[in-house]
Amino acid sequence: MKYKILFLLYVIVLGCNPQKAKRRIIPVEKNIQLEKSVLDISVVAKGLNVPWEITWGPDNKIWITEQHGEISKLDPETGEKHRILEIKEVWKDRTTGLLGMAIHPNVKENPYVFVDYTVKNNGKIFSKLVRYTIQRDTLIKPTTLLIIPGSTGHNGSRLAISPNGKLLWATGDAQKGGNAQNEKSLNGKILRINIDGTVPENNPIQGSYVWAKGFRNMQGLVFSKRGFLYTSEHGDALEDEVNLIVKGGNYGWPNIEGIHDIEEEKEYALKNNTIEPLLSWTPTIAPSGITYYGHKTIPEWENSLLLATLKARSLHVLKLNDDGTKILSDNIFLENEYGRLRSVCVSPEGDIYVSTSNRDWNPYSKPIEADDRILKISKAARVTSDKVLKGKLASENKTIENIDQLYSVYCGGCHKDDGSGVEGTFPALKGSSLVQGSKESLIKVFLKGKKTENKAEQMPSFKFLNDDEGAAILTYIRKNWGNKAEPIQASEIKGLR
Ligand code: HEC
Ligand SMILES: [Ca+2]
Ligand SMILES: [Ca+2]
Repeated sequence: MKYKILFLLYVIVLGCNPQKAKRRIIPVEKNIQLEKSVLDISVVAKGLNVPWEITWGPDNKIWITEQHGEISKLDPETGEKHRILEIKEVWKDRTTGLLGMAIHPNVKENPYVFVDYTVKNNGKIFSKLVRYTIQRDTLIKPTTLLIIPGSTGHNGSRLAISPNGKLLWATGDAQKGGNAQNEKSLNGKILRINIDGTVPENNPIQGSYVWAKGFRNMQGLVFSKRGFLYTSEHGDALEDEVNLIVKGGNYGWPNIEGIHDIEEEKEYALKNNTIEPLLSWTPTIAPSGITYYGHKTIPEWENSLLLATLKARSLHVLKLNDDGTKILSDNIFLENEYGRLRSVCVSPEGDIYVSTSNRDWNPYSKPIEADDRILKISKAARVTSDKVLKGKLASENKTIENIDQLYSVYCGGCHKDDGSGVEGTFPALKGSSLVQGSKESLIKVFLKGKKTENKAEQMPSFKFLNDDEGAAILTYIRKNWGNKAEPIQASEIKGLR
């Protein structure tokens, strides 16, 4: 009898042994064909709610922040996910919430995880940088390292640990462009911080966290293998950027957007010694998470930056030159395949993971039930799916052949392709009386932009488009989606410039 019970216990314990959890066979959904390599795309997680940061952990799990305030871990082998922390004080609204996260690369000596998130106290908004200590499967001892002013938008932000163990924080301008050039403000900056929250001795200005200045709203931050720091940044209407960050550098905002191409910018650049981006995009793509790919696993992508984009709904592979100071080519993958892409990380084996962001405040279309997802992109022996995707050079994407696309790339990101806008944020152009009313008022909104006080978002100026492009777009919005109004001629735009 006694032995029987012991035997039973033995069976139960073995049966529950987590080590024996079955590896799930994750089906390949699509393939990517590169010059030589074939890649598999599979979905390793479903049903997430805006995974803002995904990062590879020391336990070979993918650590995830979700915007509403949860941190969880995903086992990419089994697809099992479990929550390790919920941060109750997170204030999520539109772009705010639990955002960046970085794990110390040497957790044996420094068992720390750093996160930043938005809080709202007595009607005031702040961004908070907090350090947690890893204790087995939980995070304990939250220690606030820094609190800076926040806003309803432009809070950045990403975190990264430098090769010599400093914490870097890419902050947003908190919707006040002036912050970015003001060295007293910690907004619109790259901050460099000791892991105990003190100011490192060799920062450019003694006693200040500021490492570099002149940024609008950074959404990507990564160190390459050789220790170079790269960012991705949302520009205003015209230009999005990827930058290589140097100590004490000035990156131009709000006086300069993107490359130094207009007279005022050139003048300002000369006087202030500002640094141009490695690459800028017009029309904008809403660049988000960025990571460095240094593996030989996918040789075509070795020594590249991988950049997830929201508005353009794609993964850009930015090939670097050998010394990491130039981008040689910009190839686009996954375009329109999985919707908005927000974060990207790489495993030690060189597998790539990308998270979608179709449940965020500015969805391109209705999310599907599986959203949000985490995709795995890995080297394969051969094509095994029915759908084989190819990349294309970004330059091929800039030829705008038809008016649908012209409207979509410049206006659709905010007002949506069907003109329905986003309630409370971006007005619908469909049925708008301003769109169908006086030509002059409409052209003025187009050329000068429009801002209503106390509104988080504004309509940017599109005077950089030429008269023909403007006339085509404005005529399109006056005649589409049931709107009915006279077309607008290029000469009418010219007359109001
Ligand atoms: C970055 C987001 C964004 C983009 C891109 C954008 N808009 Fe807007 N637009 C707005 C916002 C926000 C408003 C509301 C401004 C306000 O009233 O304060 C607006 C307002 C308008 C209005 C006034 C509508 C009304 O009924 O009051 C028109 C017309 C318009 N936009 C046309 C366009 C066109 C045409 C394009 C593309 C060339 C475009 N917008 C691109 C954000 C955007
Ligand atoms: Ca810049
Ligand atoms: Ca410029």
